[in-house]
Amino acid sequence: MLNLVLFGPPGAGKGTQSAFLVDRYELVHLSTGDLFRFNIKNETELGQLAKSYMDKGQLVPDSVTISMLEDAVNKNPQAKGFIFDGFPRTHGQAQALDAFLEGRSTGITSMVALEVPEDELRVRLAERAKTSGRPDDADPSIIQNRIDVYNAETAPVKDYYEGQAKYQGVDGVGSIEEITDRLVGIIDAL
Ligand code: B4P
Repeated sequence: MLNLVLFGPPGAGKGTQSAFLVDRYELVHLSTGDLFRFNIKNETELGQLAKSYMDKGQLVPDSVTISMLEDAVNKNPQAKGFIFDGFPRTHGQAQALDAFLEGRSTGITSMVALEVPEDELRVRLAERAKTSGRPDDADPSIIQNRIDVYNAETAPVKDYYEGQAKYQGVDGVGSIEEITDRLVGIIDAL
């Protein structure tokens, strides 16, 4: 199986690039952000809980996020592999994902990280706010909180995968097509 963690700060382009990669490699795309937004739209209990964190730019608690992700994997028994987009975002999530995949006799092939400077992230998210309808994009102080939470809690997850020699950084600045080409170059060489 080809199991990729697509990593990067908020607005790095994880969702944008996943759309191309799932087609090319015939993978199942699992975005925890999308799963939460689906639950919010359908007014589920999980959605209500997630919304209370997401609207402030905070992470949804690990316990909820991990079980939601595992359920989503279990719903795709025929998958040739997965793109995990926006997961893991904490050390605890990374450990839980490894244990879960090991139980299925598979594992993470690589973490591929989109590297984008903070100024560029702020510009992209402010631009997306014009059309996304996402409350967490609409307010610069919430965008800043998401970036701060990323730096404090999520960026260290890189060390976890570096420790397993699975981390690959990619320059995430350029046209969407240029960045896709860089990702394909890395993934084809795995
Ligand atoms: P996500 O849905 O993962 O949102 P994101 O990080 O903002 O998005 P992404 O990086 O995918 O950006 P996109 O491609 O759209 O998370 C939302 C929230 O959910 C989190 O804040 C958290 O509260 C919660 N959550 C999710 N997962 C969690 C977890 N594991 N644990 C706990 N909580 C969790 O790109 C952004 C914009 O840039 C787009 O408008 C795009 O058009 C543009 N863009 C992309 N590439 C570009 C390029 N090359 N040049 C110019 N613009 C570009």
